[in-house]
Amino acid sequence: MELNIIHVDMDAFYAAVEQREHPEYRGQPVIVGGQSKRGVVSTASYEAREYGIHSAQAMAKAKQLCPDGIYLRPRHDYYKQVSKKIRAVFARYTDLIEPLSLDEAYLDVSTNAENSIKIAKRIKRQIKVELDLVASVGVSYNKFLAKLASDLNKPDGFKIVSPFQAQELIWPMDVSELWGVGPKTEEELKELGLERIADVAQADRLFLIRELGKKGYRLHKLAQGQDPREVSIPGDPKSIGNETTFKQDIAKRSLLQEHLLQLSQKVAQRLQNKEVKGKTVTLKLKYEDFEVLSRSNTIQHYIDNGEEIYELADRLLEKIDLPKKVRLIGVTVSNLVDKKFEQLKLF
Ligand code: TTP
Ligand code: MG
Repeated sequence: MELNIIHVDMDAFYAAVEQREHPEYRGQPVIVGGQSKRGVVSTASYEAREYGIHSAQAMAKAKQLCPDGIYLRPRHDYYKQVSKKIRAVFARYTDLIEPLSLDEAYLDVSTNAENSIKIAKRIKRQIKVELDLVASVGVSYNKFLAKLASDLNKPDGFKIVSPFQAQELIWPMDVSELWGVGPKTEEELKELGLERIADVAQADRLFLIRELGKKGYRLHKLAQGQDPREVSIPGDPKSIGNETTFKQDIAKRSLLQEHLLQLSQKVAQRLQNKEVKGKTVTLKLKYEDFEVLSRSNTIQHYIDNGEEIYELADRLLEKIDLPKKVRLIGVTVSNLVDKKFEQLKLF
């Protein structure tokens, strides 16, 4: 569990950009948002937040709270340009960037040999020096904790959460601090008598699953400081796969092979469309009793054609006994690389 995940979230982003553009607004309550009668606040500078102004509040209400504030219309195109420059800073340290909005992103720096904390500090400093904006930064070993960390000492925050500190930090917190817990789930949890994250962590896992389904399982893990979500580049899949559930369960191997060939060709087509190749092939079977089995093979070179995918998948299938009928078969190619980089990666 290494500290490889960084979460960056800009402070009062739209308002901070406006304060940068207009030095006379610095230190002043700046409120950015719709100026019509029914307008709402997009964001407010920290000076304005002292008056009780916040995002999504009615603009009319904000004006009551702070009549002398500086009220501005948002300039989305400009914020987008600034956002690009922020992302360019991230890109100096990793390709694995997952933006969540214009002012927020996860970074996975595990492929960078430099120490993650040093990288995080440098990102924060470079955003300040080069762009004259303040970022709050969290560093941890997963997404949930990195995001929590960046929020903890806002504004101008910098917080590291190590595996050893996680429990002490999160257990006293309200369940609403768990990732993915909105007002509805918060209410559900509290009705079950679970108020703090510690309560969820210490609850019986099967009880949580019974009450909340899959989400119960996820929340139990999160409450223990575990989050399996990976940082993923949008539009850049980690794997491409297809599967079919048969109309009637199949016992005959040759029939499975027929399906496998078709699936392999489908997967190949999708790889080619995305202009990627992969070197890991995974075969998945589900038996009639819903038992799932999966087998993988990684080879030395990258492939994207149906025959090769099929050949590898079939070799995996050969090694599997068929004591029961099969309900579903699937094939997935992972360990993907952009076709353009394939040659580079080989050497
Ligand atoms: P946030 O990161 O939620 O807020 P913020 O950056 O203004 O303040 P901080 O992170 O320091 O708490 O959102 C980023 C930008 O997104 C924000 O500057 C304006 C915009 N936004 C809206 O337009 N409407 C909203 O309801 C929210 C929450 C944000
Ligand atoms: Mg922000």
